[in-house]
Amino acid sequence: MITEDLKDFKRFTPKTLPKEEPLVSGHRACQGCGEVLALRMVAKAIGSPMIAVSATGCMEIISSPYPQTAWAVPWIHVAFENAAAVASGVEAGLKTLMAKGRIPEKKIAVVAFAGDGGTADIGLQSLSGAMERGHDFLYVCLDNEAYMNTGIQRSSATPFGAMTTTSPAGKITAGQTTWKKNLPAIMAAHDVPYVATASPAYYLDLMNKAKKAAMIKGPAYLHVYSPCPTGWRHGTDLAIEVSRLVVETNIFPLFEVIEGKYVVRKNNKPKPVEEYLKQQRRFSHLTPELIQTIQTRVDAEYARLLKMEGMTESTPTKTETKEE
Ligand SMILES: Cc1ncc(C[n+]2csc(CCOP(=O)(O)OP(=O)(O)O)c2C)c(N)n1
Repeated sequence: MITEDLKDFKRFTPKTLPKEEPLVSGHRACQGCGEVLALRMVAKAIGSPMIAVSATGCMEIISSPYPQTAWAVPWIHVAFENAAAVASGVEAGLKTLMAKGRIPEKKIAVVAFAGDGGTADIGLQSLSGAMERGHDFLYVCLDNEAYMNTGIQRSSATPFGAMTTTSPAGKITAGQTTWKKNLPAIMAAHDVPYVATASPAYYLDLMNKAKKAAMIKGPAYLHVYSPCPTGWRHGTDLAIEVSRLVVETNIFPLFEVIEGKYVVRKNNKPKPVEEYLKQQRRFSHLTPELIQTIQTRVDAEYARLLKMEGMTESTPTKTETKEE
């Protein structure tokens, strides 16, 4: 039971943030990158002992230009498609070493990091397998809504209407023509103990979720919204503002699924989606009609999320997300 796993869980406050930095300065992320900020928060919240498994993607590229590294914890770079499979192997190996008495029995957080391309598209089957087998690990999807490090190509997590190099806006199409794949729902359908969404603008909420997810026995999934000024074409000073607006508009609601029960951070007075869209040039071609189409979809999705919460009869526990 989660309550047992979290009996020693202490919520971070601004005064009790950990000093340890598993991801140190000197990496080579773009100016204003929201993804590396989110990654740092997750790593800091979890701390040592941790083994990080990184799929190919922006965060791997910027943190490990040979012979240097920005990682101060054990870290493995794996292929684009198999972060969850490698994390499964690391976890199984640790279990065996502990069973043989070769290393002391204690919880070592095994954390896989991947982008939305590595998660929603090419790594989905290895992720599904690891979740289904019940490995004790945390999978963190750092969602910058496209294949960024290879030149801003669309993924199945790119939002409707967004312009990328492979979903251009022009006479025939107005950017991405499909709706964003709902990864948290796919993960929740695996009946794992813990699934959550987080945004770096709500840093305490994000760090508390990361800590909880790492402490829980069994598979956990954290979906982290990760602004990309380079690909989204917004100001390099706007990552946090964009991360806040995406939640305030209900485009990216914050919620947890704790042992199948949805707990949603409520926002009954959402801002219009236009406020979020207008800050990013990837959406600059959208007509009022398309913005209305997005608004209708966002309202329907949020209503569906609240319905899920009602259907799963969520009972707030002391681990529940509070206003942070
Ligand atoms: C099998 C395979 N196909 C394609 C690539 C090239 N590739 C490396 S990273 C990447 C995009 C990664 O996108 P995402 O997972 O969204 O992470 P981001 O770079 O946006 O952080 C691609 C296409 C690869 N390394 N391996």
